Amino acid sequence: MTYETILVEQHDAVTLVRLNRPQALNALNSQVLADLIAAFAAYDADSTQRCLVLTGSEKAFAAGADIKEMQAMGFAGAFGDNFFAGWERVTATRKPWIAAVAGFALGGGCEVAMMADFILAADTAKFGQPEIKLGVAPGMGGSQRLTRAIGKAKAMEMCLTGRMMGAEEAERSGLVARIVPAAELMDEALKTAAAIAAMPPLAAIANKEMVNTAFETGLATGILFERRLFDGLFATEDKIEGMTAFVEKRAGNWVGR
Ligand code: CO8
Repeated sequence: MTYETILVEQHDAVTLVRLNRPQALNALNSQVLADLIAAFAAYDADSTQRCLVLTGSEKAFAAGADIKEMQAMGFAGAFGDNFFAGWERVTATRKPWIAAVAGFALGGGCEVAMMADFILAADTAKFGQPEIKLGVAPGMGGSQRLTRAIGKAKAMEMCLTGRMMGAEEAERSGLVARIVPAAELMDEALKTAAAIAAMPPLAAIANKEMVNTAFETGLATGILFERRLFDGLFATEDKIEGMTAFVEKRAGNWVGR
């Protein structure tokens, strides 16, 4: 499969997707969305691939939705064509994926990073929702995911002022899982993804769905959802293998059933 705006590599069981529009700081236009939808669908469908890393360049993960593409768009284009709904096909990815962010993650760039299961940030990362300065607002889930991730006070300040948040503040606020020195970001992201890829695949999907349910619903619903999925995992061969391997003091051999 060839793509126009992204580069895709496989590192054993890890798919690495790199946004590749350096001339526009990886601004997210319709072609990027189409390429990402195809790449994420291919990843989800490929049973040899167990974790995905989405990254950008050293300077920019992505500097937002493409302002030049949106400049001429009116209400009918945004609402009528449901312009940003395609991103829901990216968030529908069932298998785990990580955003590895260096440099700018602004507007839609911050929103795409927040779609990931978690964010690993270089110490150079800068997050922001500056859409207000363009007369608009986040449109790819940012007002909701940012508020859930860092709370109302900081999310409101970020959205109303458009200011950028550095990596340290982002980690302190719960937006990113971990900060690593910029030069080590890719090694660390691939290492972390490889560790996830080595886990039993059905349990990985179940764990992801449980944490997302905590993020998206109330406590009682989430606990019931967790219990049902937990019970379901007891019907898998990997559960028998995992517990037998523990008792026999050896590593598990996962079959994904
Ligand atoms: N869209 C299009 N092109 C961009 C974007 C962008 N978001 N960001 C940067 N570029 C382009 C620049 O125009 C420039 O191109 P050119 O060389 O042809 O002039 C090139 O990338 C390099 O950028 P700069 O020269 O500006 O680089 P600097 O290092 O000086 O500045 C910044 C870097 C601070 C990141 C600056 O580029 C910037 O402020 N970019 C815009 C950030 C922004 O406002 N992002 C939010 C976009 S809106 C959005 O994401 C909303 C999503 C939901 C909308 C819903 C509507 C339906």
